[in-house]
Amino acid sequence: MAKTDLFQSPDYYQIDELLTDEHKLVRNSVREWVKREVSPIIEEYAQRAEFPKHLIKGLAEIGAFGPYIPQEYGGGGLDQISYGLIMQEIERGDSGIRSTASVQSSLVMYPIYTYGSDEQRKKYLPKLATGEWMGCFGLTEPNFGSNPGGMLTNIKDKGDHVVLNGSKMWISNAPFADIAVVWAKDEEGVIRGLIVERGMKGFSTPETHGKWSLRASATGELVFDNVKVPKENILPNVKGLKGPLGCLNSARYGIAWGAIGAAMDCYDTALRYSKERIQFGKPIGAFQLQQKKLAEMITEITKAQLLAWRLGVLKNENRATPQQISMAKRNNVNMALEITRDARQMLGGMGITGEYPIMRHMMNLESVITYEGTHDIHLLITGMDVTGLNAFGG
Ligand code: TGC
Ligand code: FAD
Repeated sequence: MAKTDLFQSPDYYQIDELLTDEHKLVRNSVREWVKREVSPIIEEYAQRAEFPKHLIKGLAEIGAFGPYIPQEYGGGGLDQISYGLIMQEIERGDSGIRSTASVQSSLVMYPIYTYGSDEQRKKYLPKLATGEWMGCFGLTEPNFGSNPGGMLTNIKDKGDHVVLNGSKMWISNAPFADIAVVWAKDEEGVIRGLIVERGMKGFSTPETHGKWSLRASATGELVFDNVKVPKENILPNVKGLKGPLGCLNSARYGIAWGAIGAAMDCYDTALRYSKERIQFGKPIGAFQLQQKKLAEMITEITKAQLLAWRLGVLKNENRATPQQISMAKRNNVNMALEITRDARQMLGGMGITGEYPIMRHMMNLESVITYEGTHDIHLLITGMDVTGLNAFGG
């Protein structure tokens, strides 16, 4: 049964006044698209554990693929706050759909734009912007997640091409991606980025099944068995772990905004329910314990909105540090997850059903708090920044 989306966005501190007309236009058009295209169908796709592939065209049309990539390469030419708002609105619909947009923009288009040759930019970026080609990003391996520098995937120089061997795990969009931006070590142990295309012999993308989280997002492995990759597919302008980590800065920034969307949806749902649900002769919103939950939710959402907005200003000025981005990703995702838990309780038994979006957001956020650097890894990044001491080990 198609669902009616009654979402009303909370803005307790008039943060809209900090946005330009362009920001609000972008935000509102994505919000309308999510109400029209995502909300009515997302629950059924999540229940079936299927990615709604038909949304790709619409995501491209609303500018969700490469919003901040220059227009000459097919991107939106927008600023970082617009990018954040797009991620916020899409994740208000579902974290899995936002994942698809994040990966395409920040983990595929960004590295090709930033580290690629002009030929690579011209060949790939316009088709990625329209969604004609979809991409994925292969960094994590079965034995190297938080510590990607240990990766075993490798390339060997064979003259005009390299031979790629190894495997990547937990890769969003892998099962349907046309290209993969893959990170692998060369014979000197230096990490390089390569564009691997579907159809290259020895390259396969088995799907990961059985997830209780991000069920409307397709996740898979990347398996490379003596894949011949032409040297022109190597990203020429970066070497070392800073290559993939640089992409993560952009994706983590988008997640810091995205998580606010999921939190706002749960808060809005719980607030409405609290006024309609009568127990002991009163709406449950009249009870102090329920008001405490709502008051804390709106406080945390407001703090997260301010953090994201300020980070966006710094990012627009190229002044945001990776450590500031870690703080916002960690804080905002954790904030959203805690709100889902309180909101779900406020709906009682109804909170566990697919009639409401809360449980789906909650399960999704268990992935979001793990990928792009776990909650604890981001804490250690902050800890190292303020003390100057490395607690990662090694
Ligand atoms: P470390 O020695 O600290 O650094 C190695 C080199 O990288 C530089 N660097 C960065 N550069 C840019 N941005 C950053 N955020 C950077 N962090 C570090 C650093 O300066 C150094 O450069 P150089 O020139 O000296 O070589 O590296 P480490 O091996 O000690 O690891 C540090 C650590 C743990 C913080 C890092 O590896 C980490 O962030 N781990 C978490 C892994 C992670 O986030 N994986 C994400 C996989 S992709 C994903 O999850 C996509 S989900 C997408 C979706 O569906 O939305
Ligand atoms: P581990 O690194 O094994 O960590 C296990 C636990 O140990 C965690 O709690 C961690 O915080 C803790 N830990 C690790 N090291 C330390 C330390 N030094 N000190 C204290 N605690 C520590 N990756 C990609 O490359 N591309 C993708 O598109 C992608 N999409 C994903 C989609 C989903 C749905 C999921 C779940 C993951 C995805 N990932 C992707 C992988 C994701 O980035 C990793 O899962 C994440 O980085 C953590 O790695 P791990 O799962 O191997 O956990």
